[in-house]
Amino acid sequence: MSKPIVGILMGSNSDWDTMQNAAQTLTEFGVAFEAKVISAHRMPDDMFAYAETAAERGIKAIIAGAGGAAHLPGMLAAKTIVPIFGVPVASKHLSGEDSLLSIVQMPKGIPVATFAIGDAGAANAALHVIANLAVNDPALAKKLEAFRGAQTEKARAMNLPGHS
Ligand code: RP5
Repeated sequence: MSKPIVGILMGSNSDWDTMQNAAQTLTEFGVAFEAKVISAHRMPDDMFAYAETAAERGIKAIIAGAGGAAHLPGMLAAKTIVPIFGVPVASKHLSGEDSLLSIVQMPKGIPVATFAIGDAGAANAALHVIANLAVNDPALAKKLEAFRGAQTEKARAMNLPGHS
């Protein structure tokens, strides 16, 4: 197993259903990652320790998902210069609008790249990490081009009932 270069963190194992979309995408592209539950509110010391040691361990990007008062991505960003990709997980009571606003409204100077609520956001966070890594990795860039091409072909082949 190669050394992880991407961290996928989430506030609870209840976030995994959403965050596994990021894991599947990285797996598909052959990008080595680690996935962990690290809760900002319930494990603050672990969160800081992860952020403080990520760069020296070779982590180049962190995809962080959380729901509700979703402080994990922002607080990781506060403690490391490794780029943070935030995924708002759909919450029980406010359907993830709370998660989205918690993650996206960062103060100037501490950025979190914020994605859509839910599965698409998790998959796109991984694709965005891949696009960033591909800048210095021609083989990965080729895979990303092929993925985009396949998507285009799939859309072109779509038919509507009675409208060929
Ligand atoms: C957040 O609270 C987690 O990210 C999760 O989305 C939400 C609910 O957590 P559980 O009560 O399911 O552990 O911290």
